[in-house]
Amino acid sequence: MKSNPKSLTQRPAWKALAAHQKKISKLHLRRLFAADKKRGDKLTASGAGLFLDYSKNRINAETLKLLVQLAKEADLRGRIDAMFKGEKINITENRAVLHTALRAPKTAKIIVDGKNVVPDVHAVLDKMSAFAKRVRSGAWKGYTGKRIKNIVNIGIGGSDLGPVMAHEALRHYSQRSLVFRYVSNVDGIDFVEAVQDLNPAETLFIVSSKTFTTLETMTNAESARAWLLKGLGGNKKAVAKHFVAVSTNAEKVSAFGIDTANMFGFWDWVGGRYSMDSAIGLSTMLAVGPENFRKLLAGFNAMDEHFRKTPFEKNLPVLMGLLSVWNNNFLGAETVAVLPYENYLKRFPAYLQQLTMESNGKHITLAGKKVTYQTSPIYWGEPGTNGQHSFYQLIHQGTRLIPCDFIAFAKALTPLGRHHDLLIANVLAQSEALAFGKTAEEVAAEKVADWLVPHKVFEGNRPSNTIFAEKLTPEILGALVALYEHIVYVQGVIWGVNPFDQWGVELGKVLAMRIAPELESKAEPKLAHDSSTNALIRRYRKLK
Ligand code: G6Q
Repeated sequence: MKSNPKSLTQRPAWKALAAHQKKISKLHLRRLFAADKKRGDKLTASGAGLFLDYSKNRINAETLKLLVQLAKEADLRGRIDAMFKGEKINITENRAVLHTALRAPKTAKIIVDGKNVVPDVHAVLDKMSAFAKRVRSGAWKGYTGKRIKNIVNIGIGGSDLGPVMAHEALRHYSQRSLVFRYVSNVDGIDFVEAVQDLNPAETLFIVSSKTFTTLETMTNAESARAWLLKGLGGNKKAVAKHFVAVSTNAEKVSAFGIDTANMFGFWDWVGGRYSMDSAIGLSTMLAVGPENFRKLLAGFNAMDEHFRKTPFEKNLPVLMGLLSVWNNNFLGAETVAVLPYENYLKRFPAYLQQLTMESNGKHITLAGKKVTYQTSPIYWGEPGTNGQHSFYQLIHQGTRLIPCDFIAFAKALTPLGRHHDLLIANVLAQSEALAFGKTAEEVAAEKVADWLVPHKVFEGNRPSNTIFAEKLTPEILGALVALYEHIVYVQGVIWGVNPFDQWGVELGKVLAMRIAPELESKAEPKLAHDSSTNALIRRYRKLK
C-alpha cells in the first residue's frame, strides 16, 4: 500500500500547522468574525442534504490551506479511491473495506477477488424485503399460527448499536403495531427484561452475529431458544418459525437449529461497526419497511458519492475529519461532544462511540510503528437540551477544550406548539455562547458586584460545528451516518492507522473464557492470576 514514508510529524504540512498554531493561538473567534463579516456564510459546505457550518472553529484561511495540504501529503485522495475500489486496506486482517458497496446502486460494479459483489448485495436486500413484507403484513405466522407482534434482535457491538440507534432514529417511520426489543449484554437481566411481557407464540428472534460465535450473543440466543420452547410446549420444530439469523457463518447458524433459508448473509468485507446498512439492519427494515430502508441506503450512497467526488475544500467528511485533527493534535482537545437537538437521535452518540473509538483507538501505525501523537479523541454526547442542564457548564467554563458537533433540523417530525422553535433557539444560542462568550466588561455593565464578575465571565472561543438538515428522514439518517464513517476514515488516513481492525478487544475475551470455569467449578480452583484477580475470584466464589 502506498503511504507517505515520512512519519506524520515530519511532514511539511504538519510542521507548518504546528508553527501556524503558535502564531494564531491568541486569535479569538470574536476577532475572526469581526474581521470578516461574511465568515458565517463562507465557512460552510453542503452535500447529501446536510449543511455544515464550520465557521465557529479556531481557524483562518491559512489553517484550512495547511489542513488540505496535510490531507494531500497523506495521499487522502488515493486512499479514498483504494477503499471504494475494494483494495484490501484492512491490512491486519487482509480484507477489503466495502461498506460503501452495501448501498451502491444495482448498476454499480465493485470487484473483490475477481467477483462483482453488487449483485450479491442486492440479492440479500431482495430477500430481506420479501421477508420483511411477510412479517409486517402478518403473512409470516409463528408455530401456533399466530402473527408475529414482537421482534427481538439479539446481537452485540456492531450487531446491536447500529440497529438500536436506527430504530430510535426512525421510530417516526416505524410500524407501531410491532414491538422491538434489543438484547446485547451477557448480563441475564437484559434478556429477562426484554421478554418479560412478551408472548413466545408472537415473538420472532433475529440472531445477529457476523461470526455466530460471540459469547454474549450465543448465550442470549440459547436462553431465547429455551424460553421459546418452554413457552410453546417444547417441540423443537417451533424454532424455525421464531428464529432467523443474520450472519456470515452458515454452518454455525444451521448447527444452532435455524433453517439457512431464513439466514440473511453478509461478507467479511463489512466490518461490524460499519454493518447497520447490511442484513444486520434487518430489524430496521422490519420496523420501517423495505422502501424506507432503501431510502436510508440512498442517503448513505449520496454521502459516499459526495465524499468520493467533492474537492477537499467543500467535502463534508474531509473538512470535519481535518478539523477534528486540528482540534485534537494542534489545540490539544481530548474529546468531541456530539449533541443532537433531535430526541430521535438519542442513541446516536452511543453509536458513534463505537464507530469512532473502536476504529481509531489505535497507537500503532500501518507500518507497525508506535505513534508519537494522539489518535482518536473520545466521542460522547447526549441530546440537547438535556445536556445543557447537566455537563454544558464544563464546556462553557471548564478548563478543557471540548469541540462540539451540534446537529439540528429545520422541521419537527411531529410539530407541537412552540417546542421546535424553542429547541432550535437553544442549539443556536449554545454555539453562539461557546464561540463569543461574555466579557468582563459586558458582565460589569449588568451591574454585577465586582467580586462576582469573574464567575460570570464566559471566555468563549470554544469551537463547534453545526450540522443542519431540513428534517430527519431515512435518507438524512443514512447521510449522517456515512458522514461520520468517512470522517473516521479521513482521521485514520492522516494518523496512518488502520480504522478497520479491533485487536484491542481480544485480550479481555480470552481472559474471560479462562476465568469463567474458575468461577463455576465445584472444587476450589488453583488460581494463577495476579494477587488482585485471585482475591477477587475467591471473594466472588464465597459470596455467590
Ligand atoms: C465491530 C466489532 C464488534 C462486533 C461484535 C459482534 O466492528 O467487530 O463490535 O460487531 O463483537 O460480533 P459478531 O457480529 O460476530 O457477533
